[in-house]
Parts: sequence; structure tokens; C-alpha cells
Amino acid sequence: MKADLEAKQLAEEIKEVALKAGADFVGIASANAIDALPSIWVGWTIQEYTKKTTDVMSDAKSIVVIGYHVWDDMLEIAIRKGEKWVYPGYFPLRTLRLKVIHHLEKMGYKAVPFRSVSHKRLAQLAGFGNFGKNALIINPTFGPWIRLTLVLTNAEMTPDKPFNQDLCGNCENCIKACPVGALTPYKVDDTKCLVGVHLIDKEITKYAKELKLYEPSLTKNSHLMCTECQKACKYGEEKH
Ligand code: B12
Repeated sequence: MKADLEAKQLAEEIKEVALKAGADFVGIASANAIDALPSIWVGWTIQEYTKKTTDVMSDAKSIVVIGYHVWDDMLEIAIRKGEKWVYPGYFPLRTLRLKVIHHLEKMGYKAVPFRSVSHKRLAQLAGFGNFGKNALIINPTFGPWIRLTLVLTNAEMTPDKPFNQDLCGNCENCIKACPVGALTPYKVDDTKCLVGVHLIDKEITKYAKELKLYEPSLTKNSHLMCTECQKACKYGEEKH
């Protein structure tokens, strides 16, 4: 009973820390809940199966899921740096994650960034939204305009309830809106998605016209990433 109360209080405290630091919402998922799901191959970025929490921390108990609202297209900027791309719109997430990590460490817990896992699955488990036909997590208030980061910890915290409502229903606006036909319900073809094309194709000739139309270039090395599938979503419109 006492342990339950402590877990609840700690969850509240951590949420407050992240919200005060500028997060738009925060949720808790239990390590057991994500470990119960089968691992999936994430060849795109990490070339391996998603990790179990215990592969990263032997006594892992909870994951703090942090959500950040993309309120303006400028946060979709991608800037080429040599062979690599940097995404300044994602920088605030690092600060938010660090604040949570420092707070947990000060309390004597272990806390590390959790990368090798599906962020979208964790967001659904932490109650942020449903996995939509645009292959993104859709939050009832912010729609798909959210970005995610995770902290794995051995602190016991009361988990939030998973989001189990279907927000998409019969709507297929995102699928129709994709200028290159990269979406089929719940799946993005990374060889077609304009955001992905930059990363796999150095020449980028096949979709040159679409890139010009949907990914405006601001400077020699930068462009705004395509957001057509997000714009088409009926959730979060008025917030963006
Ligand atoms: C690589 C990558 C891409 C690749 C796509 C590769 C792919 N096939 O997923 C490309 C470059 C195309 C891409 C594009 C974009 N991405 Co991206 N991407 C990632 C990244 C780094 C890894 C995803 C990955 O490896 N996927 C591989 C598949 C196998 O895993 P998965 O997508 O997580 O989930 C699959 C399975 O779990 C399965 N599944 C089966 N049952 C269930 C049940 C549930 C509930 C769930 C959730 C899933 C699920 O279906 C899923 C799709 O196949 C993640 C961050 C991360 N580490 O998770 C961001 C991430 C998914 N991307 C994100 C975003 C925002 C985008 C873009 C909008 C670009 C942008 N502005 O940042 C576009 C949108 C395109 C689209 N409509 O999906 C956000 C999503 C936020 C949200 N609202 O959901 C993430 C989480 C980044 C972040 N830190 O916030 N992305």
C-alpha cells in the first residue's frame, strides 16, 4: 500500500518536473508492458531488433514518455551538415530528457535515455494517443503534431492507462494527401516518404518536383520536412 502511494507520488513529481521544463505532456509506461510486446526489426536507424528494457538496465521498472508539441512548421527544419542531417526542432526534447534524468539521479535512481525501442508503441502505452493510419501517434488535442523522447529508469512509478480509442475510424485523409503515395493504412514506405528520401538517396532525382513543392528550401543546406500527412489529419489542426 505504502509502495503504491510512493509510486503514484513519484509519477506526479516527475511529470511536474517535465511539464515545468516545457514538455506538453508526460506519461509513464511500465517496463513490463513494453517488454511483453514482441521485438520489431528497426533496420532503418539501428539495424537491430528493438531492445527489451532489461537489455539496457537490468532492474528497469518504468519509462517516462515525454511529448513535445510542434506548434509551427519552422520546427520541421532539417539542415545538412556534411553527410549528416540535424533537426533543430528536436533539440528541446534533449533538454527535457536531461531534466528528468537529473531529477531521478538526484533522488538516487538510475535513469538513461531509451533509444532502441519503438517510441510510438511507448507513446500509445503511456496514453498519448492511438497509432493512426498515417503511421504516427495521434493525440486527441495535438493530433500527430507531437515529438517524443524516452527515459528508462529503475524507479517504480504508477503507469498511465494505454490509449485504446480508435481516432481514425473511416478517415483516410492522410493517405490521400501523401504526394508520393508513401502511405497505406498504418504503414509508411520509407523509400517513398519525402522525409526518408533525403536520407537514403543522395541524388534525389526521382522526387525532385515533389521535394521542391512540399519541402521548401530556406537556405543552401536546409529545407522544411514534408508535413502533408500531418496537415491532412483532422486532429490538432487548430493547435498547429
Ligand atoms: C526511421 C524513422 C522514420 C522513417 C520511417 C521508417 C519507418 N518505417 O518507420 C522516415 C524517415 C520515413 C520517417 C518519417 C517521419 N517521421 Co519518423 N522516425 C523514425 C524513427 C527514428 C525510427 C522508427 C522506426 O525505426 N520504425 C520502424 C518500425 C518497424 O517501427 P515503428 O515505426 O516504431 O512501429 C511499427 C510497429 O510497431 C508496428 N506496429 C504494429 N502494431 C502496433 C501497435 C501500436 C500501438 C504501434 C504504436 C505500432 C504497431 O507498426 C509500426 C509501423 O510499421 C522514430 C523514432 C523511434 N526511435 O521510434 C521516428 C518517429 C517515429 N518519427 C516521427 C516523425 C514525426 C516523423 C515525420 C513526421 C517527420 C518529422 N517531421 O519528424 C515523418 C512522418 C512519416 C510517417 N507518416 O510515418 C516521430 C513520430 C511522432 C508521432 N506523432 O508519432 C518519431 C517517434 C520521432 C520522435 N522522436 O518523435 N521516420
